Amino acid sequence: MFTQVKLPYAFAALEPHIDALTMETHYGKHHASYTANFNKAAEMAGFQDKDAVWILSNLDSVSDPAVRTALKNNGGGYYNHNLYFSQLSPNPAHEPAGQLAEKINSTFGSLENLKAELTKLASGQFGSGWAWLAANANGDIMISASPNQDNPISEKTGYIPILALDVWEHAYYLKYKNLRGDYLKSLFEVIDWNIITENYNAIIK
Ligand code: MN3
Repeated sequence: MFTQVKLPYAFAALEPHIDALTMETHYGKHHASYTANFNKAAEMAGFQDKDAVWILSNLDSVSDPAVRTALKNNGGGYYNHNLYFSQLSPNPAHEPAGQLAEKINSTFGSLENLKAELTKLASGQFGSGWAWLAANANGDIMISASPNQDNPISEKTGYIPILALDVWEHAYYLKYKNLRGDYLKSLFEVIDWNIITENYNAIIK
């Protein structure tokens, strides 16, 4: 049974960057519904005992196209939001540490440059979707964007996302209306780089 990550902060704790009503709706309605629908689809596919990364890596093995689509959309929605909500904090570290910090500098020049490149991808994602910082087992990192609830796992890139920028309008419209750029700037204020560093360390071998 797939369950939503427990939030270690209150819905209002990320104010003024992310407002309480958006958090409550996003987590309590959108994420809850992806999770419930993922559980139903996983059961239909006989995947109740698999983990989400395995399921998103093995969508091709599902013969029923409706079940495959339900797994991709709701499994992605479940997984992507668990990553999104768990990386946020009212008291975030603003810089990565250790190997990830070194890797960001060698790959992107600086953290500021990485954030600028990532913001460009997230701003340019047409319609609903996500932008990612992702890593592979060798410790390489890359940035990318995905439509809908796709991610670097369902896209078979060989990378696992370690930072998630949700650019569906439901993530920002109540407070920021059409100003996706303002939302992204605020979102970075509550992204905890200690957690991104932990996510990276958990992936590298
Ligand atoms: Mn969302």
